[in-house]
Amino acid sequence: MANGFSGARIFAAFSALALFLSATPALAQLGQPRNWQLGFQEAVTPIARQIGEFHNFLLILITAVALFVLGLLIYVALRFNDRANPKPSKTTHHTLLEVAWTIIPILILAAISVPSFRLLFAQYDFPKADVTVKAIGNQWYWTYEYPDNGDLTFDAVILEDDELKPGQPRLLATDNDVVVPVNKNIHMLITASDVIHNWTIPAFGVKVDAVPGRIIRTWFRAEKTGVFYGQCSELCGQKHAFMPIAVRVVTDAEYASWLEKAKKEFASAPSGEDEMASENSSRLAELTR
Ligand SMILES: [Cu+2]
Repeated sequence: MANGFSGARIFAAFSALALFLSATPALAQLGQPRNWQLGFQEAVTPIARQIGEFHNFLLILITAVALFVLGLLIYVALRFNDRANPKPSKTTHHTLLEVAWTIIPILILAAISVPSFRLLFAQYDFPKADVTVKAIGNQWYWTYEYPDNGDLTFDAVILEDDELKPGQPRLLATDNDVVVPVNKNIHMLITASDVIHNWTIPAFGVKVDAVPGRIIRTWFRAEKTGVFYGQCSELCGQKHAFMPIAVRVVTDAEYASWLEKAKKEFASAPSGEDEMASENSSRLAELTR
């Protein structure tokens, strides 16, 4: 019976699992979650990469600490139980040991603080903006403004299942994408009109609360083209789960031509409620024709 769980078999099972998990990214779509995903979405900005590295560093560190403590517990349980050690030592203090178990955790925390502060400063170190986009959270859709381009503004509303085009992910695709150029510094100004929402794109490593009456800014520099998805990440009411965020990263030329078209199509678009959704859908259809 013991042969059924031999080391070789377990090793083979883990190898197969590892192979399976490492093979899936090749099939994965950039900028959205995938089945059986472990860890974060593929990083597309320097900040997202830094977040991933910090996360891995912490994970390795905490795993080492947990294994060390587990080892100590097992050692104590085996070495100092009543049978193995019938006459316990009367030792109560050990100066070197006490200094060590005070100093070592301090050193570990100091080691964590270095990459932690480096990441924090990098996130708040705003480079010069190439494009500024304002995102306004509403119950339950997003309004976007391009303040560099006059009154260019539009709403982004979730696509219903029967509106999805091939390749568009369910619950993530919107009728209008936020379009930004690749390898450019995008400043995002985030606010809300009613309750607190949250604007995020996991692949960019940005996540910012959208607070009514307040503008909070963040930035990203996407290094790959494609469509990147996020979801409102602050409980904001009944349809909180149905106000996704879609950012389309395009080349400079594509961005310029999108801007030309969008200025004409959206310039005088008033910000409205549900009827705007269908109106914007038809606008987008016109744009992409
Ligand atoms: Cu929301």
